[in-house]
Amino acid sequence: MSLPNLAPVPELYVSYESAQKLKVEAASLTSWDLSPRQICDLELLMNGGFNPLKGFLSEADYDGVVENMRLADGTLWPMPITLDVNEKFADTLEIGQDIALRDQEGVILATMTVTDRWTPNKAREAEHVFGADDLAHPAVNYLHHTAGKVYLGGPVTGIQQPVHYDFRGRRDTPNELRALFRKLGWRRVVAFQTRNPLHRAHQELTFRAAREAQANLLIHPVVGMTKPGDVDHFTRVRCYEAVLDKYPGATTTMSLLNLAMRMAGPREAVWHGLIRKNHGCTHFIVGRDHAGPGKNSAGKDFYGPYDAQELFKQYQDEIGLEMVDFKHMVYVQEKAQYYPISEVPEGSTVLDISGTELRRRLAEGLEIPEWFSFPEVVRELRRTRPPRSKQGFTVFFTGFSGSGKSTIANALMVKLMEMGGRPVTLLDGDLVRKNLSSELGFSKEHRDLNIRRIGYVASEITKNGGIAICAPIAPYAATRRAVREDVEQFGAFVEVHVSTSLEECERRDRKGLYKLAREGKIKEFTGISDPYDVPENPELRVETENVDVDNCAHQVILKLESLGLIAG
Ligand code: PPS
Repeated sequence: MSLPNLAPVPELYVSYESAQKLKVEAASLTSWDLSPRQICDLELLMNGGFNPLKGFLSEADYDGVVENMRLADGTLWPMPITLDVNEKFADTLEIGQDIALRDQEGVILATMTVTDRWTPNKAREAEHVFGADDLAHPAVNYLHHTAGKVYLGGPVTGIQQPVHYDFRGRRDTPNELRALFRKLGWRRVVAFQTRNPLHRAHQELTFRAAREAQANLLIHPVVGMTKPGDVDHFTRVRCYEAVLDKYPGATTTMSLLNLAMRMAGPREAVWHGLIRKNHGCTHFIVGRDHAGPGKNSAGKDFYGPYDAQELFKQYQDEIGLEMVDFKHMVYVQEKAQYYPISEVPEGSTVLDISGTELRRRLAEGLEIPEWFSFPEVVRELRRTRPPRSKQGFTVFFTGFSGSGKSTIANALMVKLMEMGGRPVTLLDGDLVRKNLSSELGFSKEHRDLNIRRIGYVASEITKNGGIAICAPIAPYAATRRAVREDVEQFGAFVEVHVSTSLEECERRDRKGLYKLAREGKIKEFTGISDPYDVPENPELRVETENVDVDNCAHQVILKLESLGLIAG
């Protein structure tokens, strides 16, 4: 491998003076408010992290990338970097028009000349890029449920970098890293990509990888968007800083990468390689199941464990980066040190703690041994991931009007308050409609808005360590799923289906609404003239016929205990 060319990579920014002028001109352009993922993509487009891309992909480039990982001119590029927008916005545009790209506070970051506008075949994109059109894949789910219907393509002119207030000193553009390597005389640099906290085994394997490649080491964690459910980047960076001290001085550095990962396994590995090449690295560690998305909807892995390594190897020369194999390190008790699993001395006792086991120990407040991780790292993780019995959570009741949701929710609230320890908030359907959603009716759109608002409040309560009890009808499965995702970023989501039959609810008709609905005096009434998707896999289903309220609430308490959310 030749020595690295550490000359600057091309950026898409204009000079400071031009940017000031352009900013004023751009203020009168039609503008698009970028999503968090688009902001990440734009940052790496502008700073050269996605070199040779000059903007969001054109349709021809997109087709090439989707079909065979190549831009229209044949250059290797495995990931579609597209500006997805809604149809309403797309319809207002003319081809050739300049638009302003704004961050979430409205700051103009760039302009883009729209050269292409098309409606992509998302199923094809999912099949080719992610390997299956399966919503269990986080990027496929994003593609179908979050990304807009229309894609825009065209060159970007950079005005300013997205603003970051956190860890500013740890964020480097490709050119800043190149300059640093030049200054330090680092000719060979092995990059380690990560979205997880590092423990002793990672420290051992990265140090070994660097030694084998006779290179310096760049810990290059992703702090943009990772897999839903990952440890937040604030905590991770504090952990990485602690681990950084464990490497021999001047061998290793760390820089944060504002990348929005797609969890696309093999293609993602190639993409990560190209990005690291742009950041001036010469080697890249690719491990087992690199950027793996987890299980598909049939419970199987999306990709084979070594698919990423194989694809990377195949394109290594074109990427211009050498792959370093990631060794699975285990702790050998008798030797009190780490070994690659293939080099363990015969007859010795091997210790290992899997990611799942670590999460269990953290969740249950159990011991995490010193041989496994550094005390500073464990302390940080315990601070952000207290045991489940001290975390916030949400209980989400769903069921027909009059099914008994509110009554059980009230009883549950009182029982939890009697136990004490965490603040409890009841977001009852009627209460929410009075205080949060008073302008909304019962169309699908309005019900969705109502439930998303409840989900937002519940996720904030959960994040801050409280208990949210929600009791709306929430008739649509897709909306309940979205709320689950919002909440599960911060704590447990316990769905309770109050499964009282429609006949029974109508027989009770506590508020006289069913009668009015039958007479057509109330429109779009759930169960009568509007659908209700019965939850397929709720954490709990409670029957209310012939069971008193106290017993129903007690069933929920038992469930919460079995999930470890309240101490037994
Ligand atoms: S939803 O679908 O989740 O947004 O509904 P929710 O906010 O829980 O509000 C349901 C309560 O509103 C009353 N109500 C109706 N329900 C269903 N369909 C229609 N068209 C309707 N119009 C009014 C009804 O009293 C519900 O109260 P609960 O507490 O569920 O009995």
